[in-house]
Amino acid sequence: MHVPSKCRVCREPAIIDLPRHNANFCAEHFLELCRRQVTKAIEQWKLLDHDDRILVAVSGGKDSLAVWDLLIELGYRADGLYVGLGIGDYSDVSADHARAFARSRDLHLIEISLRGEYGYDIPTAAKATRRVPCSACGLSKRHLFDKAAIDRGYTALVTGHNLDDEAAVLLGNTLRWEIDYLARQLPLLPARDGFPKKVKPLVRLTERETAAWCVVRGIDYLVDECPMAVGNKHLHHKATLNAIEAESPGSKASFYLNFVERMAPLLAGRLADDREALGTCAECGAPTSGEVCAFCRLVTVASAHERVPVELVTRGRR
Ligand code: Q46
Ligand code: ZN
Ligand code: ZN
Repeated sequence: MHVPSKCRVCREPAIIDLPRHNANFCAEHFLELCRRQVTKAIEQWKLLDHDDRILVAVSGGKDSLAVWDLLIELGYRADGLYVGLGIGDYSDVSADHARAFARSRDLHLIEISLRGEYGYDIPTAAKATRRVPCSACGLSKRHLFDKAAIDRGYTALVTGHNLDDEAAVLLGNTLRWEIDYLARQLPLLPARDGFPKKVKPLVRLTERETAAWCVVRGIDYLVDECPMAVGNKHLHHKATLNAIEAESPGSKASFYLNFVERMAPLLAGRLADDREALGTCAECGAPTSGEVCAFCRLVTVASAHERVPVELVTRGRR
């Protein structure tokens, strides 16, 4: 990548060019810009208070480690939660990155193993349910993150979703006019019966920026993509948005940020309708509209299924 000339702020040599800001930055002023964008998101949408006890969903990838690092730097109290998905080497290596980061900063990392505590892993769950792995995986992670936050008294659950993630999901939901999903696609979902407050502080930063944050800060993150992301439509939507962004820098940010500002308020009624009273799961006590929640049903099916060797479903990856 050709990085032209000088930092916009100090005129020292630049380390990164950011076309959407029409500027280049040195390491110090790039970090400053990232802190400013996260602070702006937190203030603009009242995402977090300094009193919050924060639980960060940590995968070992760039976004979750960057958001944890940024929140600590900005003076918040935040622990991490890592869920072991049992996706072969990928999970082993991602756990190593999460642990190494926590150790390096003396932070508390909670670990939950799907296989150890619930008797299944994601490859087996995908086979047992005959659905794409991301479906069982997303359901498992959502349930376990929510449960850990509620059970352990955290007041906010933070995820590392960045601008590229949110814009790609927004594009997918818009292409299908998924109104109920659109209504929920916000940087803040307040707590409600049985669910913690859910917060996405990185939505003003692109994935290139979160990766650069980690590189400049010396954070060793897992670069490999999950080998089970087969058929994940978000990747296609990200590529489409990148093509638009290359032609017209700033499009991605205006697509998502203007949605939040102008469109989401018009959908607020749908969000309220969605909030009909929920019952509690007969098995685990989590909020659900049925008798037994989707996670408990998944555990029953997946833990009874014969374990699937990871190699079979990861296209020959080691
Ligand atoms: S870990 Fe799980 Fe992702 Fe892998 S199986 Fe899909 S959802 S792609 S963030
Ligand atoms: Zn500078
Ligand atoms: Zn349940």
